[in-house]
Amino acid sequence: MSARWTRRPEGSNWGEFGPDDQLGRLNLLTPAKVLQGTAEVKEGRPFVLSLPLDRPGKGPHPARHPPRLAATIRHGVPSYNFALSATDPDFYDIVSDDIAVIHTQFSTQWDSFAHWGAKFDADGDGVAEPVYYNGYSARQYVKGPPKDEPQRGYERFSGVAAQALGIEKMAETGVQGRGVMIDLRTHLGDGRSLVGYDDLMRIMDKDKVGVEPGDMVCLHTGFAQRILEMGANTDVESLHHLCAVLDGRDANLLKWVTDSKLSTLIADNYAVEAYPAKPATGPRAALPLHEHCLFKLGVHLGEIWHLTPLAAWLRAAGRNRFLLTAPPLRLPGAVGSPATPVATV
Ligand code: UVW
Repeated sequence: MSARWTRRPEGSNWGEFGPDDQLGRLNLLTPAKVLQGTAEVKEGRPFVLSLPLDRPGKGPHPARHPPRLAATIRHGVPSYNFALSATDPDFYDIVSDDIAVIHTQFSTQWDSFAHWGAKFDADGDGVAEPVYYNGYSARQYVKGPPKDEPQRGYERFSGVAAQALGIEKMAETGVQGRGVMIDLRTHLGDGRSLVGYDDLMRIMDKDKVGVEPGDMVCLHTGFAQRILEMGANTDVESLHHLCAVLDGRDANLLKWVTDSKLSTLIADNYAVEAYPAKPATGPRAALPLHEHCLFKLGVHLGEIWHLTPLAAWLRAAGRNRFLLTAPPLRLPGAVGSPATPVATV
């Protein structure tokens, strides 16, 4: 029991890393884990695991859009190729400055723990309230914007930000450790398949993949590669039928996430798990793997990473482990973040 909650969700680890913990399983990225990662660097070869952040050209999520860039305004004019001779005629420099409007979860991204919570009676008063990982209450720590925010436009944002569990907490750790690749694509192809515990174990067995506590697990499905191949004109409808996704409704799979003590779970697909999830009835999470990882266990999810070149290289080399360095933006209060992760082999 902590000051923040008197009841914790079944299957959660709230409190395991302390009553005020905001890092979850990132606590397992210890110095020993980083050394296990660096021990995997044999060739000195880096792989960038991000898509260009304007890919997909259009996404399946109706509220997420590609980045927009604009020039800052300097002396009333756009500061692109701005001649500093405007401030001193003897200056011959030219300068460009820009602004980016980025939907933080549009392309290659991390989800923070403030991205996915639940209505749950954490304070034991008999009424479910909105709450996030380790009992951080939405009302206190993840306050939303005024209801008229959508009408205000970007220029008049209210500065809404998570007061706890924001993505900067993740960034402050450096997010470095040993990555482990599970190559689903080689075994399942590019058609949509729902991967449960049994399938995952069969594939890991075949490829002799072992996951140890603190490992950062990457699932290669081929989805981001297919996005790249579509170019700017993404065929959004076809994305729903492509590549492997985890079956978030498989209780054994969720138990494996708990028992393996993996530190982060990453995929090159859209939401790691099937979205929408398999139909079910009764009170339930829409995305059960999101609930299990972000809400119950404190496991960050990485999505739409570009894993295909790394997975191909590892397979050719007969390897599945590597050093992974993957901080999000150190952007205080953001609930998600683009990332430019680097694997080194
Ligand atoms: C959704 O919001 C659907 O999930 P995510 O941001 O994790 O892709």
